[in-house]
Amino acid sequence: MASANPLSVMPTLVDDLDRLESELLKSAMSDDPYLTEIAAHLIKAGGKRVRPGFCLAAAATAPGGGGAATPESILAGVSIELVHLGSLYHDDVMDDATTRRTVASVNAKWGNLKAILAGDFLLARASEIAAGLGVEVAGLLAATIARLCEGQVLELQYTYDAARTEQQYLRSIGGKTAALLAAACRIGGIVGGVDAAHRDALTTFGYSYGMAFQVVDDVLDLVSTEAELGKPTGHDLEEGVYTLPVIAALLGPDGDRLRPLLTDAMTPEQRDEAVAIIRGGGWIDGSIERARTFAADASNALAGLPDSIGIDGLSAAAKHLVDSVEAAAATAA
Ligand code: GRG
Repeated sequence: MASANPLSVMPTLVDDLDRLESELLKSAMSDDPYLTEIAAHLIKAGGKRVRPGFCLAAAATAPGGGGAATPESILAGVSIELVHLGSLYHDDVMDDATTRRTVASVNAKWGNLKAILAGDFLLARASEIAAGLGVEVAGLLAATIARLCEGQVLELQYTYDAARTEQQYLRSIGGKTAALLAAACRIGGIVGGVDAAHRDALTTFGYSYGMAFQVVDDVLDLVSTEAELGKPTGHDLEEGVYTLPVIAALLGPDGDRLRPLLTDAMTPEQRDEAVAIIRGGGWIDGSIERARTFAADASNALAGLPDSIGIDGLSAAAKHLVDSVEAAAATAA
């Protein structure tokens, strides 16, 4: 899903993201240089900045928006990225991950205890910044952190459970991924000063985009190469995370062949066999179609909003996602 940032159709984006980057680094500073180093590690490692980009674009959908981002929308983007970062610090502890954003993960470099605390520190900084943007933003950010936790717990609850349902999967990704993209867009709308119906449309856009984004991510785990993923193809199966194509395959004619392979003692050979069964049964196509529908829902949510640079950016992002879905489909074929 690499290539040029689709939000670049917004003329001030590069400058806005530069300003955001320096605020982000400032937000991770502590009086203790050691904590600062740990807290800034994944910021310096890069990342696509999808969520703050959406926050800026959503703010630029406001009437009269579209010039250089306001200080409030920059800070709103910072608070959203800090929540994302905090969740990555914690997620990598849970998964015992060794790399993130192409560098050593925080837990691998400093250990679990410091990774958890530095993640907490970033979440605290996010809350502090959100509080400066008003009660509504602070409340929404806090509620979104809760939704991330709910989504993640729902995933853990069904780990290695071959009876996991599609509904349980969709609820989990709605919390762990889509809720933060929805909040990024809504908070952008709030700081931009748009009305309630406009905020709701932005929220629906972010949520639907987030659902498509996670379904695509899950499909890529099964169709990309180890070199592209930085981990073996089908790694989610080894972790016991059974995603949309896996759930569909388990309910199909090959389910009885696939089920015995899905254990917490899965060998690399069993993993490869499971991936082959899922891909061979055409189950990837069904999931890609689902992602396409979510991406279309995202585009449709913007249909009633007035033309603006922000809408151009968000529409380009939705189109880019659909293109990446098509590319995933081509890979899978
Ligand atoms: C305490 C906030 C908090 C959460 C605790 C650990 C946890 C609960 C939730 C994990 C949520 C999680 C890691 C979801 C996956 C989201 C996702 C698709 C990450 C990858 O996003 P990209 O591709 O990554 O935008 P970059 O690195 O580009 O930002």
